[in-house]
Amino acid sequence: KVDDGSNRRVIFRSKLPDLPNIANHIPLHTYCFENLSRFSDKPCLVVGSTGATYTFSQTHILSRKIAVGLSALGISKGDVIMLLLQNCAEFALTFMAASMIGAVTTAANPFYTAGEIFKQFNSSNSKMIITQAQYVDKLRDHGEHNPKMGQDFPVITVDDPPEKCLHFSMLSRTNENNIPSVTIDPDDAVALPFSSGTTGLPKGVILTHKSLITSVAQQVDGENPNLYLKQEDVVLCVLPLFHIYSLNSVLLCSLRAGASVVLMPKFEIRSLLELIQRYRVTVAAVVPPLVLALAKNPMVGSYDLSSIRVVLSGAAPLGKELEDGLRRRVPQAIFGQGYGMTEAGPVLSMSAAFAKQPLPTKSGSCGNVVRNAELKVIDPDTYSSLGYNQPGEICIRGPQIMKGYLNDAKSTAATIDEEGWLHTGDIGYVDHDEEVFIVDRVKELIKFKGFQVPPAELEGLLVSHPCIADAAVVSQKDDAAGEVPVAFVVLLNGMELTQEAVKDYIAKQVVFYKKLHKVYFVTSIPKSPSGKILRKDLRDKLSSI
Ligand code: 4UU
Repeated sequence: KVDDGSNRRVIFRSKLPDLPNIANHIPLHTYCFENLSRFSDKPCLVVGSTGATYTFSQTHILSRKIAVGLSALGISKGDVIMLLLQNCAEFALTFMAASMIGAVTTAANPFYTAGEIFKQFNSSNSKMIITQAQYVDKLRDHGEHNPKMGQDFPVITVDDPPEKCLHFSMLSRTNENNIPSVTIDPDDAVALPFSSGTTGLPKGVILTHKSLITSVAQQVDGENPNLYLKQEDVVLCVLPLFHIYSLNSVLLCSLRAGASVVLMPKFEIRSLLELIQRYRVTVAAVVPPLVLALAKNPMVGSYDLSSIRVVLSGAAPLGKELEDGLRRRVPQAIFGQGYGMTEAGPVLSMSAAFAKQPLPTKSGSCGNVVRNAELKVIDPDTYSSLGYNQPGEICIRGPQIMKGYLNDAKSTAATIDEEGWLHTGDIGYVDHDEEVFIVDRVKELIKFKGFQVPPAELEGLLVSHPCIADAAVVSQKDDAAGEVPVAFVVLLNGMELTQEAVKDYIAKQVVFYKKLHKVYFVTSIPKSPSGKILRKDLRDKLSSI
C-alpha cells in the first residue's frame, strides 16, 4: 500500500508548534510521575462512590508496592496481566505497577462472556487476572482447553475474594523499596488493548512505552498544549479504562499534568450529575451517547454543572444537533472532539479549542492532527495523497502509533505500510484551517455507542451454528447507539431457523453490545472474486428493505 511517488505528496501537520523534544526514551511510569514533586499532596485518584482519595504521592507509592506484589507472584518483565475491572483506583494503580516491572497490561470489558474473556486471555498469553468478585463465576471451569483459574493462573479480586481467589491487598502489602530493577526499552510493550482494526478478529495492539508517552505528550506537554490540563482540574473518568480513550486521554494525561481524576464505575445519569456537582468536575471526556444524555435528559436541569470548562467527545461520530444541545446545557464550556483509534496510540487529532492558546474551531470537526505527527488523506484506490477538502482514507505517521499487532505480522503489514503510515480505514478530509472531518468508515468495524463490534467475530460464531452455511454482519444506523449489527444468513439446505433462534444463539456468546438487532435470511452472500464479503452491497440492500 505505498504511494508510488509519482503523485504530489500532501502532508498535514498541527497548527500548534511541534514539541522540541518528547521524553519518550524513559519508561511510561517515570514519565507520568516525572512532575510529581510539584503536586505530591494533591488528590490524584478520587473514587466517586466512596470519596476515597489517593494523593499523587500515595498513588506513586501504592503503585510501587503493587509492583513488588506482582513480582512476588512471579510476574516479570514482558509478562502480560489481565485486568477485568470497572473503573476503580486499583485499575490505575495496577497499570502503573505493571509498567514499573516492565510487565504489560491487557484490559478487557468485565461484561464480556467467558468465551470473549478467554479468547483475549489466551491470545495475549496472560499470566493472571485481576477482577471483581462478581465476575469470578465466569472464569471457573470454562472448557477443557482453557487454563484453570487458581491452578494455572492466579485470580485476584479487589473486593472479598471468592474461593480460589486472592485478595488485592496481598499485592499492596509489600515494601515498596523491594521493587526489582529492570531495564525498560522504549520499544517494549506496556499496554495491550484489543482491537479488530480495519478487518478481521480482535487482535492485541502493542502499545509501547514510547508510543504512549508520545501520545500523552502530544496532548498535554509543551508551551501550548493541545489539551491544556491544569493542576486545579478535576477530570471525569466515566468512560471505561479498559478502552484506550479513557486510559490515555483521561488517566495518563491527568497523571502527567497533575490533574485529579474522579473515577466512576459505570455510566448512570443521576450519579454522573451528582459527581460532577459534588467534585466540581472541570473536564469531561465523553462519547456521543453520553452527549445525548447530557443534552436531552430533563434531570440535567436540576444539577449545577457550572464547573465544567471542557467537554471532549470522541470514539464515534457526533451529530451537529447533539453538539448544539450540549452547548445549550453547558454554555460556559469549551466543546470539541478528539479522533482516536487504538492502533494510532490512540489520538490522531484533537480540537485546538482546548489548547492553552486556543484556536477557533468549527462544529463537526475532529480538531487538528496532533503535534509531532504527520497526517495524510489518500485516494483509497490509487493511494495517492489528496489535498485540502478532498475526502479519502486518513493515514497517520509518528512515534505514537502501535508497534504492531501481537503475533500477527500479516495484519500489521496490512495496516502500517513500508513508509510507516498507519491506514485507519476512516474516510475524512482536512479543510483549509487544517481541521479534520470524518465522513465515513470503509473498514468493517461497527461501533455501538463507541464500543467495537467486529463483524468477523459475529460471522465466525454464526457459521459455527450447525444449520448455518454462510453469514455476513454489517452495521445499520441507529438513533440511540449510532450503529447496530445486523446479520445476513444463508441456511444449509433443508434447515430451518427463526430470526429469534439466531439472535439467541449469538446473544448467549457475546457481550450485550454485540447482540444482533436483526437477521435476514438470504440465499447467498455477495462476494468479490477473491471471496471478500461485499459489505457495501449489503448495506445498500439494508437501506432498501
Ligand atoms: C468519528 O475510538 C477509539 C479511540 C477514541 C479516542 C481516543 C482518545 C477519542 C478521543 C481521544 O482523546 O478507538 P477504537 O479503536 O475503539 O475505534 C477507532 C475508530 C476510528 O477508526 C473511527 O472510525 O472509532 C471511530 N472514531 C470516530 N469517528 C473515533 N473517534 C471518532 C470521532 N468521530 N471523533
